[in-house]
Amino acid sequence: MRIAEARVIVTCPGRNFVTLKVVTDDGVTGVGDATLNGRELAVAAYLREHVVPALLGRDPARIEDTWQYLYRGAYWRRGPVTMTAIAAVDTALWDIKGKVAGLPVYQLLGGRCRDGVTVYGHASAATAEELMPEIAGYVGQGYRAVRVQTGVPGLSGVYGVGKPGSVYEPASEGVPAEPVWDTGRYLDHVPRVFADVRAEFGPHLKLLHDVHHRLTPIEAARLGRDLEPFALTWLEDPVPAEWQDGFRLIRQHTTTPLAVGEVFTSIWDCRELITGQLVDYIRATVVHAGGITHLRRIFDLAALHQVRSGSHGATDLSPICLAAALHLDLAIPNFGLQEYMPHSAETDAVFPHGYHYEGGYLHPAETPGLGVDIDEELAARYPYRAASLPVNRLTDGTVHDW
Ligand code: GCO
Ligand code: MG
Repeated sequence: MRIAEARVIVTCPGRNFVTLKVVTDDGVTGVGDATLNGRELAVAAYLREHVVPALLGRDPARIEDTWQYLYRGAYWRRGPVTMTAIAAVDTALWDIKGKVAGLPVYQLLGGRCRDGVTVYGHASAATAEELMPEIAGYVGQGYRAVRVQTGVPGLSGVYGVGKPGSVYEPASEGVPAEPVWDTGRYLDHVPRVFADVRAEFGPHLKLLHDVHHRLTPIEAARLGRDLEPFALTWLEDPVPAEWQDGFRLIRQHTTTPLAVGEVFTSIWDCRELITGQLVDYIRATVVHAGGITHLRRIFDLAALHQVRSGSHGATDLSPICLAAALHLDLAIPNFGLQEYMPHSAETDAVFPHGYHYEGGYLHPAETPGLGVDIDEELAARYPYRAASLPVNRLTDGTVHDW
């Protein structure tokens, strides 16, 4: 069996997605997500111009060899564009292998380690009062874990706070929006919100919070300490993710568990954090961290150090990435939680899939491969529309981390 064709499909069913579809000479197809939010066309060009020509004629069964060929062979290693492109190829080849074997991908990875994949939902609202019914809504649907984000009094909008009742969307059309951020107001407000949430929902609901890289290590240490009475499951991205020493300082001050990794693209980004046990959850994901093959390697390293998985799963990762993540989540021993934000109906229609939510768990499809596809005719009806993530500024106009 040989790779006969590989198509790069860019579509915007409400938001942009890039997909690689690999076709073999006997007609088996496999799909991989290649979406890099706000930089989609860079990955599409990397794939079309540099990767697809080299794939044609290769044996699709050689997943590891193809990974090494694309990673080591390019000489220019790592980075989000490269690793997203490699991930797309890797994911598509696992899909093909599953279809050829007649097995869902999690079976090829060693089989299930659990009955279902525990997911966390996203409760967010502009005010603390509006937040409570949002959280109650998730509890009512059976969620065991909820990420809680709120607006901050005095700030007109805060990244990560969606509009209740609508599909979460982190990018906006055109050039980046420039919201204003104030660390002092945030640090004052968040512990009060969690005090109310814990009082309302009791001790057993798992609560998470995403700082989105906006603090310095000592500010994050203070927040972690202030949140200790409310027993968070994790505090996410407390400082910019590349500042690994920052985690050491936070750790010296608080027992609030830490999570990081949605912007990591390789095992080299997380190595010290994992081996030094500076974090509790590693949030790298299939599409940005080199596919199933490489993410498995990261999770295996994490398992040695009692660090658990917590893969990124926002709406800007396509249903193909979510499907792939679920197969891996089911098969690794050190699974923690999976982020889950349902996609829009338009997106779900473009990416027909067999995974489903039930009582706090997601379950991958039991069909061979990943159990997800792209409807190319429908995808063609939604042309690309330029959209960007925001740029964060302080009240005096300084560009800030986010
Ligand atoms: C999360 C996030 C997202 C990301 C977004 C970037 O889901 O935890 O932080 O909102 O910022 O996916 O593209
Ligand atoms: Mg996050």
